[in-house]
Amino acid sequence: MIKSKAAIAWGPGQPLSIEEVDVMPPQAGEVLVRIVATGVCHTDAFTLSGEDPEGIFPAILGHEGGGVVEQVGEGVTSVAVGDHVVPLYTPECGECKFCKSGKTNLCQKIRETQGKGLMPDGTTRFYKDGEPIFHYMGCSTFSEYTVLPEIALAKVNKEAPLDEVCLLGCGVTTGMGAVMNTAKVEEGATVAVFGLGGVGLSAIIGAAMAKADRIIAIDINESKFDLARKLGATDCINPKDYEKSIQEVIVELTDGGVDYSFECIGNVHTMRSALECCHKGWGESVIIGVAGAGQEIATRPFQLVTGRVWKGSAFGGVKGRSELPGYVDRYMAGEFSLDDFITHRMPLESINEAFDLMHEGKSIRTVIEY
Ligand code: NAD
Ligand code: AHE
Ligand code: ZN
Ligand code: ZN
Repeated sequence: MIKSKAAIAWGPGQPLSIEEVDVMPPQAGEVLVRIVATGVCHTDAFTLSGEDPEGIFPAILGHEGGGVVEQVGEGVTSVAVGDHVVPLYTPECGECKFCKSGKTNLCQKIRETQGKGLMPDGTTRFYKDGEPIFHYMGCSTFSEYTVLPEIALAKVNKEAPLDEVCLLGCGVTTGMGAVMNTAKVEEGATVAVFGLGGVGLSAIIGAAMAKADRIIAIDINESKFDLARKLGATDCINPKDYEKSIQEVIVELTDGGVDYSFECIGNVHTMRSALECCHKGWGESVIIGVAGAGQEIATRPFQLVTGRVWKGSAFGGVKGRSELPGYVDRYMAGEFSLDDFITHRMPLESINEAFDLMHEGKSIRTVIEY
């Protein structure tokens, strides 16, 4: 058992509390990882708010990390002490029905226990004064030391700075992957991106890499527009500037609608707008944003009858173990930059400030450094 500094979420809506926790040794098939850095994603805030139907407390949140393998449990063969790894909330076992289907990245091997905040054997590795603390999304990167199943670790290039590529553990891969894998945006396409946080801006990078002709960026916070333009947005729109619905505005701007749209907010109303701004006959809308408990999407079925397609994407459709290392290599080769995303860096002790900055719309990503 080792001691670890961690940010504990004791209950919904409460600030995180920095405390020392006990971390149990990795069991068979598990790995102890020292987290070097972690991003703060909107989904952490979503769960902390109490809106997540799977939210469970007390827990150690965080799922956008980079770290180093400290110790391996019995039978672990694919990673070794000293390896650099990115934790995966979407693991890849390679043998479940989902992995074998070739149709999805949503490995289900450990999904049930992961959703209950537990390791695959149904127990936790975190304790505070003898009381169990739950894991989160199988990652819990808001702890200096965390335990993950071997199948939930992507081994990445040791040259890659962990305090940058941690962002590939969620937001950046999600946005780029949704464009390149889920939608498969092609050269010359017209694209709309709703929400210009870490995920939406990454979708813009993906659309620019795919050589989309027109990239329309939508946000109610205009301070995001400069970076959106720098990354490739051709038009930046604030829905509040119009009397008409944003879907009407976009349909008029684009001679009938966009080929692809991406909802990167988590708001069921903008999900509808994102679908309805798509071109009749072929436009595809991808839901990336995560909506709160009990919320539902709506549209006229006629929107789908007339050829628009509604899809969703988790972790950009990326298979973590086999494909994420390639994203890290592409980053190292200079194909895209992460500098612009890291607006703030701070120690774990200041993590509540990172949540405040996100809620105030002042950050893209804060990286917590241990
Ligand atoms: P973020 O908070 O950094 O960015 C959200 C952006 O949406 C902000 O710029 C905000 O101003 C904008 N916005 C809010 N309301 C709006 C409105 N009504 N109209 C236009 N813009 C609006 O969040 P993020 O970290 O980029 O995450 C975005 C969403 O994606 C969240 O819901 C998050 O939970 C989800 N997410 C999903 C996945 C996945 O795998 N599906 C992965 C990561 C994040
Ligand atoms: N627990 C929520 C859903 C949360 C959710 O959709 N998570 C995304 C990743 S968000 C990362 O920032 C995801 O991968 N979902 C697939 C999965 O299996 O969780 C709820 O509504 O219950
Ligand atoms: Zn995330
Ligand atoms: Zn699997």
